[in-house]
Amino acid sequence: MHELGRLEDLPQDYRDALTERNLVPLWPSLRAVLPPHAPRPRTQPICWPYQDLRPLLLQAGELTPMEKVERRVLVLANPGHGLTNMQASATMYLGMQLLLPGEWAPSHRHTPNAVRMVVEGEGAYTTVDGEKCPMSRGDLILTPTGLWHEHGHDGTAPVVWLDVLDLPLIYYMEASYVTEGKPQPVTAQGADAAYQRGGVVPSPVFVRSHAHFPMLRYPWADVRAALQALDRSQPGIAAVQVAYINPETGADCQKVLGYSALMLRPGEILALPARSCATVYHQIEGGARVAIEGTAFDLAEADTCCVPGYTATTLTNASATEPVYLFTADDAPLQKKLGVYEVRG
Ligand code: 1HN
Repeated sequence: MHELGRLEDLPQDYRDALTERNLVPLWPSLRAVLPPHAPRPRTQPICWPYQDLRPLLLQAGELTPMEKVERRVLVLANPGHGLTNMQASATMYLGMQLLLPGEWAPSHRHTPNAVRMVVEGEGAYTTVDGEKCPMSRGDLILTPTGLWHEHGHDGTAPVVWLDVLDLPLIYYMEASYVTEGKPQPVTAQGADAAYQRGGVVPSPVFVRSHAHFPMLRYPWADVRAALQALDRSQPGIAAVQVAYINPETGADCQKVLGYSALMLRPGEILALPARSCATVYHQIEGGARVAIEGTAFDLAEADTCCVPGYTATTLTNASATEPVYLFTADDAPLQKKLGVYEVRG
């Protein structure tokens, strides 16, 4: 691919004339926006060990009362995107949120989609669109675009969860805003039980739900059991992995980001091909090694890391006796809708 003309090759008076009229020549920047063969991602491979951030998050609880924070969060920022831009990747926002016993994070709704993966503690809940969703380690709770949500805590110890949002994308689109609300009356609890068995869905008098988000809470106990059942029933399967879906349609549970849970069998080494989407790994149980060319992260429980797109990744369970469990988030659903999703090799 041959070199194109540079800005400096142009006479200064011509450049000034362009600038005055808000015009820019394409050719000096063409290779930067269309690099050959593969993108040059700003997203860096980064790991955020939980034991490093936990004391700082608890300290935020001492330093700042809820009234002053609304949501008490430390953002997991990728330095490749600039620490102040709240980006783990081009499309994904990650944050660790702390709620102390008796605290309440007020009701609001916004255009970005969120999920929370519960990291530690018992007794907190998120109320989403009137459904009270209890939070236990490993539970995934959706707070999709436009739905009211608030967090409360009836327990006795700090509760921490990982927030994943498509905020960077929605913000980039100039479509990000919030509406504040009043405490929601609780109208439902345990609605996820209606979708506990794969293959059947509620159909009262043969009418199926058309709700965009029929399932808001995915209890870890059920997802873990599904992984174990998959391993038992299909021992030769390439990866013991399940996707978080809309149980009415089988589609990804949200439109922009996709979520899955993965079990690595004892001693398993899982080589994943390079995919165009960026991927986040969060360790739910045990310890896995996430290795890419030139870098490896040894995840301990509750650690979170990010791998840029177009990067082959090898996951290893170092234990010869115990399975390990990971939660993943990626922007494959968005890329598939846009027609740019690729698997290489
Ligand atoms: C949000 O609504 C929550 O509801 C957490 O807990 C983090 C980060 C950016 C924008 C909205 C929450 C958020 C957020």
